[in-house]
Amino acid sequence: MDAPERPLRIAVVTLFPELIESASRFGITGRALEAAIWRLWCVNPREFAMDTHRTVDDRPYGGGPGMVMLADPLEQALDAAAERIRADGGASRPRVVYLTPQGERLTHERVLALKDEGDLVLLAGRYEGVDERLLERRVDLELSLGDYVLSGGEFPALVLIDALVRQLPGATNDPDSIREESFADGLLDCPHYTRPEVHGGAAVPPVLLSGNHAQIRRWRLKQALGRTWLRRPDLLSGRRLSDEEARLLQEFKLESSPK
Ligand code: 9D3
Repeated sequence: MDAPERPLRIAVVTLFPELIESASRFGITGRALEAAIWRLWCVNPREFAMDTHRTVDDRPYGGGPGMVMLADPLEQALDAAAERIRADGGASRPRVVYLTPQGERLTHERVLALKDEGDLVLLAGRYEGVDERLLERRVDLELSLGDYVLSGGEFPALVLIDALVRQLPGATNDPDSIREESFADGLLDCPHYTRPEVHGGAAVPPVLLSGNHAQIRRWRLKQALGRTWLRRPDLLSGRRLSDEEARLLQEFKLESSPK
């Protein structure tokens, strides 16, 4: 596999660099890393904590529970992260993304937009949060995965990396599989089956064994529309259905309602 002319460069500022580095080595992101489709650096703000205890957090002004990450070690770590990207021939001022529950929701559209903006520095926080002055000075974009509580920004950073890297040319062997994926065309996936033909007394839908590819395509589209209608109706309300799609969904509804 050829290395691309310009790899995507990502530097992550994190107290747990091994977590980012080890998880990135698996699967599609790992293969793409070996193929130099993207490059990864991790910078630990603890390297820039100059006191004997390597302190990276302190108690919040005004009191309250938890600890706040110190601005100084983070600022130096962010500078070092940007410098790694620059020294590699990347962006001279890479965008800085902070993963935080206060951020905008990560969506497929944001993933595609970010990919096109190039090299990135990701900031993963721990503890209660990060000194607001550091965020104001250095962060371009704040992103959240959703409304549930995690222990820090490392897993969200890994999610963002995985979503971004799989969009890079050459990262997956099958560009079609990306285009046809659930959220790419706004529908949930149809059900999938493989051998054996009967499992636990349940047979594979006969149409999939028929060899009639036009019928198989219609069945899959109908299942995708039906499941989206049942499980994620919000995805259908913002979408204009073609005549064929409207007809297939109507069929699905008639077949699924009790007689
Ligand atoms: C229990 C602590 N919370 C008090 C109301 C605040 C809080 C602080 C830090 C909650 C979570 C975190 C750590 N989370 C992240 O860094 C994070 C996150 C998340 O928790 N959920 C969804 N997306 C993200 S992106 C980063």
